[in-house]
Amino acid sequence: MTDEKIVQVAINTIRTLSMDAVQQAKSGHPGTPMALAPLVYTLWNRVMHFDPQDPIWPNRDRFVLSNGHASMLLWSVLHLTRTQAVNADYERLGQPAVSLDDIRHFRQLASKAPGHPEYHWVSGVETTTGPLGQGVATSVGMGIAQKWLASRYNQPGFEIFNYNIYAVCGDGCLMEGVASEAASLAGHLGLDNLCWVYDNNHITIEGHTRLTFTEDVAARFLAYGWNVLRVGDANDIERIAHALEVFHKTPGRPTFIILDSHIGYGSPTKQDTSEAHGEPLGDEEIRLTKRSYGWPEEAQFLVPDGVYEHFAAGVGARGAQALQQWTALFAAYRARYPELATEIDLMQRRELPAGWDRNLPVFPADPRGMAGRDTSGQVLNVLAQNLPWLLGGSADLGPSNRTTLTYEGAGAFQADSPGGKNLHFGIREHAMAAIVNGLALSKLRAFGATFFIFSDYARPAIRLSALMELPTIFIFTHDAMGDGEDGPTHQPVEHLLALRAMPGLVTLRPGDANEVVESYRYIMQLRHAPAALVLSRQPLPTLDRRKYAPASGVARGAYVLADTPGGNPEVILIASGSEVCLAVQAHDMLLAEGIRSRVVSMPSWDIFEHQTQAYRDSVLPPQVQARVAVEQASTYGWERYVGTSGQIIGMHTFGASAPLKELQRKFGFEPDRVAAAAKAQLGRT
Ligand SMILES: Cc1ncc(C[n+]2csc(CCOP(=O)(O)OP(=O)(O)O)c2C)c(N)n1
Ligand SMILES: [Mg+2]
Repeated sequence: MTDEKIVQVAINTIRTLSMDAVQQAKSGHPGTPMALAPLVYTLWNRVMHFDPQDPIWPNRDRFVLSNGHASMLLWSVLHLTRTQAVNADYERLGQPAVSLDDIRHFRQLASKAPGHPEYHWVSGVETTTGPLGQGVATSVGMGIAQKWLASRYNQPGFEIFNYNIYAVCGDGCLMEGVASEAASLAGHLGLDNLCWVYDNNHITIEGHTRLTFTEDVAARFLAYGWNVLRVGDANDIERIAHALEVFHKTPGRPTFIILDSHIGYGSPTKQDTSEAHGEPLGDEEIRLTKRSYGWPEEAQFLVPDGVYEHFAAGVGARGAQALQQWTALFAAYRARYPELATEIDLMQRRELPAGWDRNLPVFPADPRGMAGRDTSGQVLNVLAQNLPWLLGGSADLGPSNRTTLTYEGAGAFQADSPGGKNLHFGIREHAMAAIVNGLALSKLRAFGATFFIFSDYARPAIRLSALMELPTIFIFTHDAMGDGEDGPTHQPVEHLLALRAMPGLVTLRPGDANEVVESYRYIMQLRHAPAALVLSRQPLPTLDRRKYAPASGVARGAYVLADTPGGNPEVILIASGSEVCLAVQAHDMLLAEGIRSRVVSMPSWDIFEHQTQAYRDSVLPPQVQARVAVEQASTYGWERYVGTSGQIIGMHTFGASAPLKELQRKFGFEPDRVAAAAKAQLGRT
């Protein structure tokens, strides 16, 4: 076969595998893979530095399919490049990431070709996509990460990190707000390692984009400060290659390539229609489409002779050579900069360096106490010095969240200072969370912060963090009514419940300064789970740990903080965060009246649920049914711990605007009210 012929065959293999898989599954999205096969072919086989033998090589180019519904593009190319599978311990498994059999079982249980790209499920997937806009926003985090890694680790003559990030997106991604937030920041930061390719096909599910999307997208990206290019024919691989070359040669700006394409390319009746978006083409249409490609009409899941070899000679050979050179370079680097090389090793395995927890503070008893956010600020500043690759920031609330790293040399991440550890996300909570995901996918430990009430603005990306099992850290201050006068718009109510409902996310609401420290100690050791740390704005008394149980109990999610002498309680008070101290005050009142009470501090339901039944029963003995839970949040869900007969003191409204003390009175967060509830549980008044 001539070179030109085999290129066309390779492209048509991606197309026909996609059509066949969707048809077989009786669901999926054939049209966009058919249109974008030449793009994906060009990117992978002619441009990207990616070794299919080692899909987690740290300096590989990243490919993000933000229009995740076109997943068959990715499954086809991962299959045809014979990308190898790797497990969660970063071991190579000696099997393909995506086999032809997986493609035959597209969208079926256990197939490595699921409906949408799933990080952690399929090797070679750089980030989970499907919720439109997330992929491109996450790619900005990957761009920031590359810049930061290069700044810290590259040395004269040693370009250890010089990879690029390519993200493909469609109309849907660009309609989503999160993409705009992220593109604005990427333009500001001048991320010239980042290239988005926009599949400009004028089609979404409901029809032509003239229904909803008539803005000048090119002008928008120019205004963001991007380098905007256009390729008028998605089948012209020379033009695509040229545009990618221009990207490589354009410093100081991210690149945006508008690619005019035809959804369902080659399909005689469905090309350029929304029908090609999300339905199987049908057997007859597939035959006709294959005919238009000059493909054997009856063949299914066909990989013609020479196609695997063609990808092996392209991306395979280029990737192997790049990895080989890099490995030699890194060996010399290790000899010259052993400490930096060790950092890179540890980071890649998501391990912590020795001494990561040195100088963590311990706080003495103090009735005035400290605000959770203040303790957090102190701890973060210690940890960020112990762990070089811990970085992050806030969505313009750094001074309130106390997340600014203030020690000498911490610096701010900007275009001209890419080694800075303070990220300024601007008022872009959603993009912030997606960017934090991108940083974590690049193996950095990253945090993002805002007021707890605005966790809603970040939630879709936090959800992907949990789904991807990334060790991200979300710091939420102003956790309840502590922001009193700001009123109901700023008082979280259902937010704790919302986070607790998210599988895999570890939510922690510590009750005093030492619980904050222990929360961080727990969070830092997570390798495959995100954490949400929910902190108070106002000071909380620091409990006397000589009198009460040690704060290390945080690591078990809930623990007996204060008990009745003899440890045989008749009533249990359960609380988190600012209500822990309230429970302790009520407890003292009850003890004074001869009532055998126990206080359980419960900073984390999620962690507690993972303890043994025996431990859980030791904290909440099943025979003690008189229980009161107190938390400045929605009561919903606390029945799990107090039972149907227990009492829950919580919120049923959106709160009110007033000084905190008045709000505590109005909503019943006072010691005598808690004590009265406990007595009512015991049938006493
Ligand atoms: C946040 C989000 N909203 C809605 C959807 C459902 N959805 C999937 S694809 C799609 C249309 C996307 O249009 P476009 O990006 O132009 O893709 P094309 O049909 O051109 O491939 C929609 C609405 C989604 N996946 N994510
Ligand atoms: Mg479209």
